[in-house]
Amino acid sequence: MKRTTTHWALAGLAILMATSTMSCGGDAGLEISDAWGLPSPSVATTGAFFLTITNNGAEDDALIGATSPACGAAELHESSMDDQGAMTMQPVAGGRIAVPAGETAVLEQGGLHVMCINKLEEFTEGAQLDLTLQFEKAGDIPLTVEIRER
Ligand SMILES: [Cu+2]
Repeated sequence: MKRTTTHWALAGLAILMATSTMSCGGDAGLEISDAWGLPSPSVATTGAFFLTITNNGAEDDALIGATSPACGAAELHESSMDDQGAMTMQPVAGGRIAVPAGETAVLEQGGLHVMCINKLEEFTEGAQLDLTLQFEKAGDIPLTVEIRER
C-alpha cells in the first residue's frame, strides 16, 4: 500500500514538473500565455505578435528583443494615437518592456506588440510560427505562435 502511494506521488510530481517546464519556457519565474499573431495578406510586408508575460519570480526582468524565422527582423513596438487621431507606432522607449517581479506585461492590439519586419512566412489563419523572446535575465524563451483572428 505504501509503495502504491509513493508511486502515484512521484507520477504527480513528474506531471507537475513537465507542466511547469512547458509554461515557463526554461525559466522558473516567467510565464508566457495567450501568444498569437494577426493574420495579414501576403502583400503586407509586416506582421504583429501579441502575448502576455507574467513574472512569477522574485526578480525583475524585461523583454529586450525577439527573433523569428518567419521575420527578417522582429522589433518591440508600441502603438499610440497621434494628435491627429491616427494610430502610429514606434520602437519601445529604451528598447525594453519591463516585467517587474509579481507583475504582468500585456502586449495587445493598439498597444505593445512584437513587430515582424519583412515577413518570410505566410501569416494565414491557423499557421504556427516560431518566435523566440529575449529577456534581460531569463535569456531566450522559444514559443510557437498561432496566427488567428482575435
Ligand atoms: Cu509595430
